[in-house]
Amino acid sequence: MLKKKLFCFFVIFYTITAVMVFSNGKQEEDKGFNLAVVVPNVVAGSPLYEQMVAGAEQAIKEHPGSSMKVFELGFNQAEWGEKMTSIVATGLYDAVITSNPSMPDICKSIAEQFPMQKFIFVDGYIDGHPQMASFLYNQYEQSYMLGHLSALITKGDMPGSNADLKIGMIVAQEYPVLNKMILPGFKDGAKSVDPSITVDFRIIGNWYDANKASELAGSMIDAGVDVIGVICGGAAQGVFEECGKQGKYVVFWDDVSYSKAPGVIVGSGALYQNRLVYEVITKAIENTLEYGKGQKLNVSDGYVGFVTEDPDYISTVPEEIRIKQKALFESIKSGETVLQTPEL
Ligand code: RBF
Repeated sequence: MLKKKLFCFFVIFYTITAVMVFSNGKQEEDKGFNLAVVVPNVVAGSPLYEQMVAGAEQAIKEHPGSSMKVFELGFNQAEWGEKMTSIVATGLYDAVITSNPSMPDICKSIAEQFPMQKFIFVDGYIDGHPQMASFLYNQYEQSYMLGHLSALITKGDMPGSNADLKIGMIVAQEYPVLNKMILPGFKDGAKSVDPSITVDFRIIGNWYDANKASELAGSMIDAGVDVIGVICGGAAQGVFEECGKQGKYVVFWDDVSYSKAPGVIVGSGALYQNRLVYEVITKAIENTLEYGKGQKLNVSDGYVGFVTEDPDYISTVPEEIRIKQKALFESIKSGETVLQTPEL
């Protein structure tokens, strides 16, 4: 009797164990890759965030069974760490991808609390952290090209160009990449055309206030500025409108932007974040992404550019200026011109 009971017990025990092992294995097999796409601030109006979402969507679409969810952290930066923690704490995501230079620092303490969580940063830099892969664009090169173009325009004879050798820059906030790479690149690019050109630099204080952006643009124009570089997310709309009204010009970072304000946007830098994110997420899904490494991407790598072949650019900017601008871009791309990129 006892033998029979023991036999039954072992049969049931092994059956349950086998079912558990089998179903676990099955679960592993069925479980596709889950990605959290985390957007600091909001997607709309910020080309790098729009591109990150689009690139991730494409990679996910090509891998049936994988999925992604987009989170917007909103404009209150004091809440970003807490919100990111609650996304990671769900344990649902094989990787979190996010974009902007402040995110690696914010995620370091979260990574300590969740040692299995992988993080991917684009437009941000961290090297040597085993849970993290990062990709930093050469913002000095992008900004140098835009400064160079702004200088050619302020010195040139386009209808809105005045006699003052003043260009300007409106930003949402200061941050190390801006202070060490973007602003110096913009200034150095301009001064490579004419050392006497000055840059009027203004800060809005947030990434959404289009009215304040428009006021700042107005006061810069009053002070003699005729070309303004703009990095302020959705607030840029205010600068486009003010410059449009007053017949002045804008240069823009990150994406093909001429059509956002034809005739006003006279130069568009480009970061190929869409392609980068597509490639990186594809590797993450296929388990070939190398974590623990930070990579720097330059014009010569094909991830930073200046958009020359655009109908609005061609119809707005005189050929003489476009030829000089293209020559600079090609020369940086080929390695003939090597810009000394400052360290972060
Ligand atoms: N760029 C945007 O276009 N939109 C944003 O909402 C935005 N938010 C940012 C927040 C922080 C804290 C930092 C450091 C940068 C942000 N950027 C944003 C700038 C972006 O990372 C990049 O430097 C510029 O777009 C120039 O390529």
